[in-house]
Amino acid sequence: MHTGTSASTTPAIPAAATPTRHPGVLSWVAEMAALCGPERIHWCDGSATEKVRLTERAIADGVLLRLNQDKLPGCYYHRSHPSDVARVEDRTLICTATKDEAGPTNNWADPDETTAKLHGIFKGSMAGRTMYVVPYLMGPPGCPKTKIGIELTDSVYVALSMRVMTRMGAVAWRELGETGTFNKGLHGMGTIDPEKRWIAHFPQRNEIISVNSNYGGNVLLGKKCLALRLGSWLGRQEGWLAEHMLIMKVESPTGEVTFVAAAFPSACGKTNFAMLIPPERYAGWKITTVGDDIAWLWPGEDGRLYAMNPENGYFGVAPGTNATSNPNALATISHDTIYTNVALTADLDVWWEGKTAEPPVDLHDWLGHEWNLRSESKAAQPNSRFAAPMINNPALAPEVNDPRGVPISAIIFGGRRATTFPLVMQAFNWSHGVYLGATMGSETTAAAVGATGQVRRDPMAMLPFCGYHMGDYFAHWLSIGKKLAHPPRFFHVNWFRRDKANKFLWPGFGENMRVLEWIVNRCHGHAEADETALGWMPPLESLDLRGLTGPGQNSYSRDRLAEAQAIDPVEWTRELDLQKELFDRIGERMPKELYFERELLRSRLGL
Ligand code: OXD
Ligand code: MN
Repeated sequence: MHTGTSASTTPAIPAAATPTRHPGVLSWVAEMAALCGPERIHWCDGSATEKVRLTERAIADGVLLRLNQDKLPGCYYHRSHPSDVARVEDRTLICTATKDEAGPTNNWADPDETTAKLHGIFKGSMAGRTMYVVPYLMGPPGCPKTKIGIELTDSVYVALSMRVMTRMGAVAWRELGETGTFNKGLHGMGTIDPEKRWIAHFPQRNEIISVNSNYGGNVLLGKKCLALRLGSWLGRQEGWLAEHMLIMKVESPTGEVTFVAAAFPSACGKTNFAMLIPPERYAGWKITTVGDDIAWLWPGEDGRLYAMNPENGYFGVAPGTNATSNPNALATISHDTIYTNVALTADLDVWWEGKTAEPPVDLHDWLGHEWNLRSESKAAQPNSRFAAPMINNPALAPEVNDPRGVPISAIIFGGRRATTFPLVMQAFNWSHGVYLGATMGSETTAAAVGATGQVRRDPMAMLPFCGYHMGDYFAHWLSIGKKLAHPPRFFHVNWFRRDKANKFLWPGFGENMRVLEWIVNRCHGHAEADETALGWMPPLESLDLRGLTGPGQNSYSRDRLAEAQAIDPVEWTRELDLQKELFDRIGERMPKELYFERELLRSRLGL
């Protein structure tokens, strides 16, 4: 069930019956159809009938497998090609007019040459297949910041997944009208040849071309390609920010509402944090999710920073999702979800490492082989995913559809760091906050192809997603701060610091509420802080540790918290050297403010 071809006999819809009369859309679709040579064109309307029809077709073609409908109603299963399981950063191109615009951290390629090369790959590549015309919105209808995209794809899996991940179909045709601006996305599975796999972005043409992959992050073009890479470019032109951030709504027992945005690198628990359920001790606190992966932020007329989640679903990493780490995610993916590359039980239920303590018997791994605890590889591909509609989330914030967005009070940056970074600290001001984001680092994970476990600098968790020069990007962040009379506060967290015995110093998951409480209270001026070399930190007695256990089921001690918050000069000397490597790599366009912030930190540390 890797790629599959369409078996439909639907004839090409004559132009008169197209759901749009937008001349730019009609001519582009005609041009791309002439290039790719599909047997038929399907103009998506996003209706329930269409979903049934496309699902049946995908099942008939072996692209989807119907899962156990008693256990997982409306759920389907897909296996991608074994060579096509993650984003391919080394084959992701930013094709700006000049190399300098893309900057030193992106793979640049000439736009005309790349278009000619990729069109060569597309030529006749959809023969005998269906080309789906998938119109979608990134953002709620009616929001002035919402963007419209149209993805042409020969993958029914992509068409169905886009229906989950975006507001897809008639709503997008309506918003587009006959004159609207839209992003052009062309996707083709080709032969899934990794050597000819390219994910190319053309910021000046507002265009994306993706070929020879059928893995989500490379092919659901609304997500990383439009909402982040081209979004960041558009944001710079238009005065807003496209960020790799979750958005959560925090309600305190007194009814105080705080919206928080947070950036962590891929697979560092953004979805878990966005769906956090406060522990028992926090009765009366309520957390609801606005978004789990992407935020678009802009200065509002009242001088506050507003944000919206452009997506409509969650494309989350399955391994590690369980009743402790994320009960809301488990509820979200219990129906109407597309699973990719997880393991399967004999009765067509799904499983992945960490779902339950013991694996079920009769398991088949993501490649379809029988699997048991003696098997050498994982049952679920480490980057196996679920695509679930956000409406399934029992803790969905109603503001997710508000075209006005939500005002952000706190921005949290975080990484997966075994050493150096404390559990939590607060920046002194906006430029210090931008510095904390710019110097983020994390140990690499399975979401992208490449080695795992090494620290890689990932400024604002945007290194793989910023569509232009990182130096200009930091300057843009600094300039946004100047437009805000009431800026949000910045924080940095690290849930992943370890002790000498290599044990996590902080329990994480729902217990992160204890840190979040301090963050939220800081935003409202209700919590104390000590000034340290790194920033403001909670006095050790001010974090609520009641009911928390440490190693060996003992109660969690203040000493352990002190270890989680410790500032080690040796580690910081190394850290500052590594930061310099990044700054120097970015080069001359690195804003001076960030060099100054680094120098100030060095002198505060006495190094
Ligand atoms: C994702 C990623 O899929 O960051 O969200 O890789
Ligand atoms: Mn992400």
